[in-house]
Amino acid sequence: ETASLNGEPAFKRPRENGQVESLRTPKEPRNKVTVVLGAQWGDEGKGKVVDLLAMDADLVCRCQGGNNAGHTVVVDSVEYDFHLLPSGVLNKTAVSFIGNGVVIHLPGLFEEAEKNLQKGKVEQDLLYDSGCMFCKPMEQQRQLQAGKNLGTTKKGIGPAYSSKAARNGLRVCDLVSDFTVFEEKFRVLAEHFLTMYPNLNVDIDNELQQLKEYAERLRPLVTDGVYFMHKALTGPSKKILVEGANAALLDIDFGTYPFVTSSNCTVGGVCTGLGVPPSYVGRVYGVVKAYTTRVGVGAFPTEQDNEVGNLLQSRGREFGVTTDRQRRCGWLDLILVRYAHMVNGFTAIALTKLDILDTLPEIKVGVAYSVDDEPLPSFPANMDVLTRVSVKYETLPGWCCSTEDVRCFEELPPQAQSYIRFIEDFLQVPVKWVGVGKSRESMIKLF
Ligand code: 2SA
Ligand code: GDP
Ligand code: MG
Repeated sequence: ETASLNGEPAFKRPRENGQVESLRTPKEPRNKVTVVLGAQWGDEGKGKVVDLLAMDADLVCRCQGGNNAGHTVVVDSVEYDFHLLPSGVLNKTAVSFIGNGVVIHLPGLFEEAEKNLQKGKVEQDLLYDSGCMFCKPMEQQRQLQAGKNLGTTKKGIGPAYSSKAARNGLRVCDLVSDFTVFEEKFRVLAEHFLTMYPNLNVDIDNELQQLKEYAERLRPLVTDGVYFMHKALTGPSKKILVEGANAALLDIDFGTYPFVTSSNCTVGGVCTGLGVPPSYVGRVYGVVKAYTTRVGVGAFPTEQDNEVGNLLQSRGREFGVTTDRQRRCGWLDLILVRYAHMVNGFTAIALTKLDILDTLPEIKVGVAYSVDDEPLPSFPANMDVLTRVSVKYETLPGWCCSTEDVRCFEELPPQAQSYIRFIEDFLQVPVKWVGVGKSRESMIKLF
């Protein structure tokens, strides 16, 4: 047999009887996953894109992050916000799956499930894997004591992933197993945090009581994630969607460290946070806002701390979905998006919030960085460098008319069409959708 995967020849194994056995090469992946990722600093509109794609999906997964995420979906004028649940949960026929890479705040999870239950969703369709759980108050204490503010959502994401890396974290698979063993682990972890933060206010017995109740509710929903995903990937034809939380520039490895979140929000997080082999990663859609926003602290080269920024902030209603913090706003930064593309390899782009630019007579786009008149070849890793970059802008004409009711590319004003083509030419990635409003219908499909 010469059948091969990616050109790898079949492996011939000599047998004791002198014959040669040809080991079957791996089959071509069957159900590849489609991934939706944020290409900037978050809040690009991933929730909306996932909701759109999830309408005919069989399985919608989260692979990283926690309830720091805030994903908005608007359907029939009803606004939903998701934090831990995948945004595809609105599709009643799809199963939602929260993978091992996600950190889970249990009260938050049940609160969110109940809120959406009232809106017509059943809890039974949710499955969870062995992700770490966490305790929220630790983060406030940690920040107070460390005297530094990273501008986080204060949801406990950092402490949860820290425990995971320190290997004293508590996992869902522990909670739903022998509770005596879990209790022991919980007490050790609580003591560890109390030693570090003596002012921490935790009633350990009360916490354990609550966790015991959660364990009962959670047990029927917990599954072996790797096996579950393996069956979904290799079984009968299925449409599988993965919803990334946060975004490329908030990635713990590739983002603007230390002003990042604690997980891999780029494509690698799909493999490690769900147990999906890389060969099963199919289309990777990057969600790009037509301008740039950032919540929290950290360098932001194209930030417009002026009338333009104020206009984008107010027209775009740029407030955090989880913390209600005002988002900082600026021009589209294509150096940054190209960097996100280098890491993620986008198949195509969903360009959102084009309508927010409707009133601007001129629109600028960041196309190159330099430091002390020296051009930089790409997005710098060093934050001191990033705070010092000068941005070279290309100025494009605005269209000064409403695009809100436009439903096909040809009907967009020529200047808006040129803006989209400029982005495609710069990135060398096609734009597949253009958002001109909050609703499902206001997503123009280009191909
Ligand atoms: P954390 O809480 O440890 O993950 O914070 C670390 C950094 O990551 C940023 N971050 C976010 N940025 C944009 N959107 C996020 N989700 C919410 C939203 C945020 C909100 O949808 O608006 O409501 O404030 C999100 N989550 C984390 C955070 O600002 C820190 O810079
Ligand atoms: P996510 O975290 O990437 O899912 O994005 P968020 O939900 O935090 O923020 C995006 C916001 O923009 C939400 O309020 C969406 O309803 C809204 N939105 C998404 N796409 C569009 C669009 O094309 N036009 C307008 N006007 N709003 C949009
Ligand atoms: Mg958000």
